[in-house]
Amino acid sequence: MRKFLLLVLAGAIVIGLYTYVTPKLSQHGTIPWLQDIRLAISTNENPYTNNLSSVEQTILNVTSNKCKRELLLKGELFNLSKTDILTDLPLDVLNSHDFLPVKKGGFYEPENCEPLTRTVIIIPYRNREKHLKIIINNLHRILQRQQLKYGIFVIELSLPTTFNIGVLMNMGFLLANNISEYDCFVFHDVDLIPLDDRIAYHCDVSPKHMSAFNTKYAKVNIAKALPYSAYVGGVISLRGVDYKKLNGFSNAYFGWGGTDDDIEIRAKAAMIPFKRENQNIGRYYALPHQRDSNNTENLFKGSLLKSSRKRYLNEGLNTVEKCCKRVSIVYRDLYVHVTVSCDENIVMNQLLNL
Ligand code: UDH
Ligand code: MN
Repeated sequence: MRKFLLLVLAGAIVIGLYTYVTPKLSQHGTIPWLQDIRLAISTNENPYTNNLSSVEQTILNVTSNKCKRELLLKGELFNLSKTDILTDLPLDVLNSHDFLPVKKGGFYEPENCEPLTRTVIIIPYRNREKHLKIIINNLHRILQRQQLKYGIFVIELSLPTTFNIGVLMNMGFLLANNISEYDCFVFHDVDLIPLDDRIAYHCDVSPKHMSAFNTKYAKVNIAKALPYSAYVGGVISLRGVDYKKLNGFSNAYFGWGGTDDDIEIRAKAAMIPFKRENQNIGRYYALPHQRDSNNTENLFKGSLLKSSRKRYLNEGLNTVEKCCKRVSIVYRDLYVHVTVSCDENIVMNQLLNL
């Protein structure tokens, strides 16, 4: 009798678990990410005339030697497959079959037309070589199809300093401006892979949150694919003049979290709030990863965010060189690799003296 009761109990537990877990699996666990993304692309009506940025609308209306995005001419999107997206590439190879030759340092400009814009991609980096190989390969392909003049800068923070995205972005901005003239700055996580040719890697008149649909957050909420509505993490673009108006990123956030929320507040304070790319277009595949060592969650981020508005003109782009310096610049075959060292104590003292 005892055995029978135990059996019934075990059965009930199994049935209970099954009915609890199954709907959750169909909601979250079995979403075929890439199929879903392809479907979203293919069912978009008239993708080449809808959703063009204001810059592209103007370009299409003028006849000149300006480069048009290749996709606009060809009327086709690249044929996405998971293996395409995840293809990595040895970083020490100058030329690849997947894209046209680039100059040492990863620089490219189209030959037969005047590029629409000069864009620089700035990637904050430490110890993610696998991701770097994938993003570099994918970026060259999409940027060339968009017929842009571009450069790719990977900015690494030397150890042992706790990771700090803001200082790397600011140092990258200053360096890129020293090396060439760029109109448009794209600040790009190393682990977000663009999935749609229509994601324009040039700047609008407002700062733009480009990674509007992030597969990492789509796992939790497929409709929004963002953690909260004010989120601007991942990939953003803005004109150099606007970056200066915001005084760049804050240097104050060591460890994980806060930097992107801070720049969102800066943009509102400077009256140039972020706009968001259309979610059918601004689609990014998030390469899975764990939290990195030397990048634990920043426990001060909440209180720092509260004073962001008051602080933003006094610390950021205009103070980064007081706490950070360039250690090296290497023109690698496919990108410029910059290493920066920063002193956390100087940043903290600066904050106390504001
Ligand atoms: N980054 C590095 N190296 C580091 C830390 C950050 O390269 O050690 C760069 C990289 O470009 C990355 C970006 O900073 O894409 C943003 O950092 P992140 O990818 O750690 O941020 P995300 O919000 O990660 O994606 C959240 C932590 C994930 C924990 C998941 C546990 N399941
Ligand atoms: Mn990440």
